Amino acid sequence: MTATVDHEALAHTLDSARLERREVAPLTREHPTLSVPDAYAIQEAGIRLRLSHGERVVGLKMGLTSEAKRKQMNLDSPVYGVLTDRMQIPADGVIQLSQGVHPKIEPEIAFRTARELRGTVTRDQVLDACESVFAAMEILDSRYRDFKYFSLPDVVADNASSSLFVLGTTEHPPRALDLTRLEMTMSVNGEPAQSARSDAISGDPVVSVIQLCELLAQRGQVLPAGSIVLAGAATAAHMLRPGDRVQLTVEGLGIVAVSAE
Ligand code: OOG
Repeated sequence: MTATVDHEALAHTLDSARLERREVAPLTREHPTLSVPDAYAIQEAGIRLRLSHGERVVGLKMGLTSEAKRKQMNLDSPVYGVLTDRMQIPADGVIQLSQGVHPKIEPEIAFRTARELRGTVTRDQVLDACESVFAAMEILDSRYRDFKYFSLPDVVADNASSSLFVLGTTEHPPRALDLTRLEMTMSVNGEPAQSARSDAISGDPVVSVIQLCELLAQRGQVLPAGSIVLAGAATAAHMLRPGDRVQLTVEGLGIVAVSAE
């Protein structure tokens, strides 16, 4: 870690930008040597700020787990961020675009763990530890100017661009389906906007959970029981506009929808 970087101060910069719906310059502009461990320390400090405002951690999200997303953002390795209770919106809920900076939406698959997972885990261990799998969408909202990148440390420090998420209302046991072969279609105002098969996510969405456990272990952390895990987007993200109704259908997992106003 770079001794000259004040993690708490940079977390504060990003948190104020989020709360005041302002864009800021990527942190690496002023701190070109910012490392990925520095960035996770800034992310953690930012989450502590949110907890001090009464939020509760409910899970984690993986990002940049698909080729489509890595290409869209021009970044090349998976990252994680933290989800709090205030980020969850109900299925069929409304996203207030005025409360974000420049929100985008993307199609995902989510898991909920019933048991803790730590370190290097196998696919079977993940499937044993997860009680449910869901169709899900994530609403991203970078705090950086024009949602422009920025390097990996920038996105990690900004909690992997997380903003809101929505889970489908039907949950399934993860072994009930072949999670690598589910067709996913996200429509906007009734027109298909993005589609992919679920293996676009890490080759297998379960692999996202395996990678998450490895990344957490590098920071001396575990994936707690009862966590929601977003496995990462299967496709590029769609920029939300007022009046959009976005619906994701995942074969075997059902439908989840939200509207933007
Ligand atoms: C980074 C986060 C990407 C995903 O699912 O790939 C992400 C970004 O696109 O700003 O959450």
